[in-house]
Amino acid sequence: MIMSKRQNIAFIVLSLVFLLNVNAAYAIAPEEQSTVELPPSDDTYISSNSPAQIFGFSSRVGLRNGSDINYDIRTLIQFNLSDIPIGTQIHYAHIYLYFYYYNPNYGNPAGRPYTIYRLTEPWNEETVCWNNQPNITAVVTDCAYCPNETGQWIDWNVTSDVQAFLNETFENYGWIIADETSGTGELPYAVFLSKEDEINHPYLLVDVDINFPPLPASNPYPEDGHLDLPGNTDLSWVGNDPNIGENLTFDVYFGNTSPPPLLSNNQSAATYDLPRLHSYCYYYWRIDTWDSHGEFAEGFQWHFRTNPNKAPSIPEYSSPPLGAANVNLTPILAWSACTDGDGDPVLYDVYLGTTTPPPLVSINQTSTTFRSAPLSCATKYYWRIIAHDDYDGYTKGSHWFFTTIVNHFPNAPVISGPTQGEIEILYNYTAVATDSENQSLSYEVDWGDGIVDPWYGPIPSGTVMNCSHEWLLQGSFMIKVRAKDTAGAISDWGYLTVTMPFSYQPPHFRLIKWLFERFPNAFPILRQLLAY
Ligand SMILES: [Ca+2]
Ligand SMILES: [Ca+2]
Ligand SMILES: [Ca+2]
Ligand SMILES: [Ca+2]
Repeated sequence: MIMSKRQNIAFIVLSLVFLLNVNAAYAIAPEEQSTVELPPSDDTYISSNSPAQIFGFSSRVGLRNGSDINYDIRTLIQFNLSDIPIGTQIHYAHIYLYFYYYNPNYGNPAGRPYTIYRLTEPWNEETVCWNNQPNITAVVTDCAYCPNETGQWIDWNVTSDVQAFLNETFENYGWIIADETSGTGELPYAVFLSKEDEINHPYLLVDVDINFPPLPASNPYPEDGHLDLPGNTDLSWVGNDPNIGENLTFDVYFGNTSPPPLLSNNQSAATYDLPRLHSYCYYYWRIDTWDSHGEFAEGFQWHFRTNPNKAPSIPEYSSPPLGAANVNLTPILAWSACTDGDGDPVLYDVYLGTTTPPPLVSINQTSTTFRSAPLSCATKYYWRIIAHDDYDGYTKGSHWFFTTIVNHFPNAPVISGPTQGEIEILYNYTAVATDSENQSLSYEVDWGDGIVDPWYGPIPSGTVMNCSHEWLLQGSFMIKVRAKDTAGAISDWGYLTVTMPFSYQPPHFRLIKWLFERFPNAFPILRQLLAY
């Protein structure tokens, strides 16, 4: 912010004024404009056709010129201005009404002028009727025209009247609105909403340099006195302040004691996410509202009661079917997801084994499937699912059972690789076997020279196993490989014979070779003997 010296001083002075007054009612800096929206204290309509009838309780008000048929309808409205100090200077004040309906049989009232007059005598909506209607001033305050369509707002400028009330020039008895355009026969009848309508009720919009304190929070959820709430309930409410666009903050008091303790303060959200509540318990809560000028409104104390906790629905199993036979040794147990009447998350415990009741094998899982560790062959297994919520509710599924397959041995491995070789050289071999139950296989290799490689695996059935060996002695050796499935069934041996033939390697061969090369024509007999 760039300011001249004079502006700077003015700013400091204004800031000081603001700071000194921050705790006093209606204390905001004079150039801060604020718009307030005031609800009517009384509103009603009066009808010349029912001159003694009182309509103050109705959620409708209306306007009609019925002078030709003795069916005049007029609207009376007034607002409590006592929160605005006497003498306050206002910028403007308008009355707003929501155009709700017209009877098409009487014609469309669009564009009809409606005049508003200041009243000069007291009245209230519980007693006023056509016969005792209050007197009015002779001068029209303002005229507004009926909107072209329903669902729109119409407003009258009443700035001069409101300023006169605040200046105590006139007493505030509100206004009367009338359709003064006469005609013959049935004339259009416009219907507006009254203060008895919760949403689109009339209001007086006043632009004034005043902060109003907030009003108590309203529209609580859960509703006050509600006795049937799930444990995962959260709070919400509506903050209220006559100043439009006011930034409100809230203090949340909540607990199972009355009065409830403070749970959260200075939050701007009009909601609060509660932790899981106890079942069948009374809770009390209150929302205090603060506006941005440090004014506050204590809320009403509300209460509600939670439900007894509902357990999840019964687990319904889908696989393996009840009593299934020949079930593979790593079956997947499956069931459909359970629902919880409180909307709680549902967790599952899995029980599986050869005894009844079966032992626990998985706890607190969210998945609705469970893959078993390898089971024994030809064995009867029992299983059950227990569904539980994150509170104290649980539901047991029934006991189901199945029987596992009768296991078969893998076939004897087929060995491939060289069948002849020389000692002290590493040779590679492969072995492969398959299992009729498609179980994974481990392999054991006996190299025929007293060396046995330990079990290797398991690897999937039909997958080649690589191995290598180096023989240190000449001779013929029988390589043997056997396979074992995951249920422990061991195949017959597979065989392959490998020969390490005798080969003469004379002593001091390197010396002799050197001699032969150094003296190419010497030692003919020795050369012949050694085939060199
Ligand atoms: Ca009323
Ligand atoms: Ca305020
Ligand atoms: Ca529950
Ligand atoms: Ca097998």
